[in-house]
This record gives sequence, C-alpha cells and structure tokens, in this order.
Amino acid sequence: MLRYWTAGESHGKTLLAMVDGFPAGVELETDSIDNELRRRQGGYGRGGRQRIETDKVEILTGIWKNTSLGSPIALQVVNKDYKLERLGDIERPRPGHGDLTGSVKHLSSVRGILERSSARETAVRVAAGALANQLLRAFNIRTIGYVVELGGVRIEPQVIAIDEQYKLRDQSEIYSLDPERDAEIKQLIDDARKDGDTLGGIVEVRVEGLPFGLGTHAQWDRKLDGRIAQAVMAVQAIKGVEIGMGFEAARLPGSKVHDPIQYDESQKGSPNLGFVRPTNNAGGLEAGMTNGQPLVVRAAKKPISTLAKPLESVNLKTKQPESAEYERSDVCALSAASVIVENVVAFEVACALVDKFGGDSLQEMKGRYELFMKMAAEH
Ligand code: EPS
Repeated sequence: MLRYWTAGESHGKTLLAMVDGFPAGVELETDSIDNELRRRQGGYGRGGRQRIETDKVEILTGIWKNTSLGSPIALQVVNKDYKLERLGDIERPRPGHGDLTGSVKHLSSVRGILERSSARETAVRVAAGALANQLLRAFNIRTIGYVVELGGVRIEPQVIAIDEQYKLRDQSEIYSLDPERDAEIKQLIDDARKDGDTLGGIVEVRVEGLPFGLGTHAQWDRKLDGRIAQAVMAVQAIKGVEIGMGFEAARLPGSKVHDPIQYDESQKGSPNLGFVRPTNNAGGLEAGMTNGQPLVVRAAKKPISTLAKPLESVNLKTKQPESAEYERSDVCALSAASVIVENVVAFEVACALVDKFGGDSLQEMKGRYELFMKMAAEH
C-alpha cells in the first residue's frame, strides 16, 4: 500500500513528506521533482514569499545509488523564510481561512493553525506526487495539469497530443493551454490586485496511458474516483471536484452522457486494448475503475482568503467588530493549484497501480503488468 503524510509549518524550519510503500528498483532523480516545485512557485499573481524561496527537494531516506530501496522515503523542502518563533499571534481571524475554526477546535492560538493550514504545505505534496510520477513514467503513464477558467473567464483547453499540450502550457504564464489569452487573463489579476481582492478558478488534470482496471468497483473506499476526489478536495482552497463531464452529466439524458463502446483492431496493443470510445464523458473512470481512456479531473479553487482589503471580522479578545488581519499573500494562486492537483492525482494513480500490480519492486510490477495486459488482450 502506497501512502504519504506531510509535516511542517509555513514559516517553520522545514516541510517533510514521508512516502511509505514505494516499490524498490525505481531510478529516482530530483530534477523532475524540482521542476514541479519551481512551477508550483510560479504563475502570474503569486506573492512576495515566492521571491524568498527557491524550493528544492532533498531525498533523505529510502534511496541508494539513485534507486529506491522499497523502504520509507522522506522528502524535505527547507523553508528559507523560517521565522516561526519570532511571529506573534493574530487576533482578527480571516474569513475563509482556518483561523477561527481551528483555534476554537484546538483551544489554541490562531498562529498555530494558520501556519499549518497554509498552502505552503503543498510544496511537499507536490514533491511526493512528482516522486510518484517517476513510477508512473516507467509504465508510460503521463500526467498534465492546466488552468481552464480564472475569475469566471473560461480558457478552453485545446484537445491535442499531450506533448503539444506541455509546450503550450509551458509558454503560458497562467499555465493554460492558450498562451495567446495570457494578456487578457493577467489583466483580470492586475485589476483584482488593485481592488485589494483575490481570484480563484478551475484547473483540469489529464492522465494518459492508463491500463484497464486501476481502482475497484467492489469496495467504496478503494474506488479510484473516490480516492481522487478526496485527495483533490483536500488541497487547500479546493471547493469542488468533477470527473469527466461532472455536474453537467446531471443535466442531460443518458443518451448524451454515456460513451459508446467501439472496437478498433489497430489499437489492440495499446492500453485501451482496442476498445475506443468516441467521447470520454466518464473521464476515464467507470464504476470506480479506469476504463482505458484518459482520466480527466477538474477542481474548483476558491479565491485566496487573505485579502489586502480585508473583510469584516471580530477581534477575538474584545469581540468587537474589526477588519480581518492581512498578512502577505497571493492575489491568485490558481496556476500553482494546477501543479498541485496534477501531482496529488499522480500520487493516487500510483497508489492504484501499486494496488493492482504489487508494490515490492518495479521489476515485479512490470512483470505483472505485462502478464495482465496479455491476459486482458486474450480475454
Ligand atoms: C504559500 C506561501 C505562503 C502564502 C500562501 C501560499 O507564504 P507567506 O504566508 O509567507 O506569504 O503565500 O499561503 C496561502 C495562500 C494561504 O492561504 O495560507 C506557498 O508557498 O504556496
């Protein structure tokens, strides 16, 4: 069973992820993890913190001669802006953040809550996901995340080959698949900044090259759609998750929703085993299992809750009305969210891959994968 936990505070010494159940024999490198960390720090609309940090991963354990050992892997991203001991408490909780609810729940300071609930923690979730992605690549499974809507403005994703999508996304400061619209979208963010406001939006993740049968129909807590929904919903500021057609499927008759099944002999050697679908409204998942089609997940991110023009709040000591606290923040961290959601989805897909093909070693997983593909093709 592949899983991970994280530890660390936004302005504490360090951030850690402990990855358990990662198979032995995977060649690991830090460049691709660092690349994701760099992308997470970027995107238009980020705040001052990202000019202080240059996030880099250290793989502290579970590795020998650049190869995973099958033992727990501890990942570290050190905070340059370590100042937790010097920071005071805040008295005017920010609506939308965990300030009020967390401090009441733990009978604690607000500081103790906001430092852990900050989206800074996603740096090590991205590191864990990017590590998992190195396992996925050994099976030719590829992931991409991009922005499809920002501040209510839709940016239609171009349906083209994934290599072309990577190129377009990496040209866009918004991390959308339409860099030509960057100027228009950046203006929205600039306007929000001028108004002391923040903006959210929607990101989409696609995963290609998935075999049939990751996840299960048989038990609720191992259905892959449920696993993905939990992982994505648990990213800071995410308020909605859709798979495939998502909420739109509720508005249409079945004849316009379900993806017809066709067979194309020429594709029988590919992960879809020749079963092609003219549409992919299911988003690659039927009954909690991958169906050989690309996985498509969307996540809705609310605007960041720290506003330069603060909202109405209450002083926790006096109980008198006062404006919420303002601490340095971002105007829009949606591009970062596209990186985070891509990587948390990658981790869940890797978990499902390990569940299906065994997690002791890459060699064994590959053997079982090949055997399954052969048996499924003959089925
Ligand atoms: C973040 C780092 C934080 C915030 C942001 C995410 O840095 P600091 O608090 O030092 O400015 O910029 O946190 C939030 C959006 C939040 O709501 O807490 C990061 O690295 O992603």
